[in-house]
Amino acid sequence: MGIYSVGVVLIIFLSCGMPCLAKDYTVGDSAGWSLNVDYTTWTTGKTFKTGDSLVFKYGSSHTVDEVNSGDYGTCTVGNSIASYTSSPATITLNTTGTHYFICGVPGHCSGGMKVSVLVTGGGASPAPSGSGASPSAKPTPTPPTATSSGSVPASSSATISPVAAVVLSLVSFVFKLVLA
Ligand SMILES: [Cu+2]
Repeated sequence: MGIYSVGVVLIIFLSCGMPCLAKDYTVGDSAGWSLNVDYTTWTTGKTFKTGDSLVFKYGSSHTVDEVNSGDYGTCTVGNSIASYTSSPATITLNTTGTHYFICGVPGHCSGGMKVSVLVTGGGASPAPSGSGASPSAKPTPTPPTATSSGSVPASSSATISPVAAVVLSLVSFVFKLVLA
């Protein structure tokens, strides 16, 4: 304990940068990747950003195939962009846009094993009036800003400031603990 652990915590935080803010989403939560799950309900209210991951957990009678929007709509198997057969399959969402996943076992996609996620840019999103704004865009949760009162107009340097804010608040928190 003491000043040494403070240093360790600081090093961990300072060295990880944006990936630390990435989230893993278990598709279907406890139901996993299975038949008879409504994945539209599962995605409702979730905001996916680049760097986040989808974790598919499923039995050996299923697969995960990433497909294009056309094949997603028609449940066409065989043209997959990527296919995963061992569970759990952790798929990092590296690019913005909509990503489409289906089960490659015949009949399963039409039976409900299909999920699409809209991926937006990592960290703080650019100006809300930006070009590719989705109709159901939700406000991105902002990390706690302990120090600055944040009156920055149209933050163009928004990619680093959330990390800085988290680090700053952590530093002040830890030092309060140590000095208490
Ligand atoms: Cu299946």
